[in-house]
Amino acid sequence: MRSGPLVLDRVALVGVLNATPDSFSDGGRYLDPARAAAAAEEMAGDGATMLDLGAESTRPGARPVPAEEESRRLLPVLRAVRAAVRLPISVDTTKAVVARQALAEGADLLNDVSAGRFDPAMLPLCAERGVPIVLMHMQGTPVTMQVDPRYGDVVAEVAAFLEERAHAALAVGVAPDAIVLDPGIGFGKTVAHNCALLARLDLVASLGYPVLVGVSRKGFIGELLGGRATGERLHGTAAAVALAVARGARLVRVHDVGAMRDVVRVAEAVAGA
Ligand code: HH2
Repeated sequence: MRSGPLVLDRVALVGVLNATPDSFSDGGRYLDPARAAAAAEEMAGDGATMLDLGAESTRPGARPVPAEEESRRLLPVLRAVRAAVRLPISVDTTKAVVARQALAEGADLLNDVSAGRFDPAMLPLCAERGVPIVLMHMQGTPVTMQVDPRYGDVVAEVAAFLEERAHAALAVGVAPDAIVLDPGIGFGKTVAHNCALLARLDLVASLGYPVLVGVSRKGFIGELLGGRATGERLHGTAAAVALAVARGARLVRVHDVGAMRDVVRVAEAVAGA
């Protein structure tokens, strides 16, 4: 990254900040740049390795946001967060035009939940600018993905998809050490699919790229706990984060940075023993 290499000898804590009115977990909270900057400072103090800023919700059923609207939400928040903390900042977007503006405003890497499929200019932009990118698996689109997700072998299919997307990135000139893979927990998956992916995350890790996992407060945790509300999923999130780390996750995308720092430090010590 422009700020130097992100060394993953320890598991990285990626703090989530959504500049959206409608995110399932923190919608409406960080549309205001000053509030977002204060939250970023708190996450930095809690031990975040980097931050992930998004301005388009990808929760199940969410409608796409036009690029102008996404930029209008994102850029003031990004400027405020950039001025507030020195941590690397990734931007969660599928649109190259938004990504290009974000890189000009000091973003360090990109997080594309479509793995470069929604906008063909995304991977070439990463190659041109020499920035890392997270390539995530999703079945369908946010509007339809939870309607009736189906797989033959979810773990093998997700791993094959991610390998193909990594090759697509390499083919346009993205550097091998600028690629992060993500199984896309909750993106076109049932509870059983999500559990299988976490249980066999080692297969995704064996592709040879660092793996990022986003389980924080997600719906499958609520379902496993009998319909638990979003704000009541901290301990369920901790279990999923610990197991993801044990199976090879090198980055975890979380809302509760301070709590998950403790979970990660203990899980990685046990996993590495
Ligand atoms: N999950 C969400 C959004 N972006 N990016 C990656 N790489 N991996 C994930 O698992 C992931 C992601 C959904 O969570 P959140 O940002 O909290 O909600 P919303 O999409 O409603 O903004």
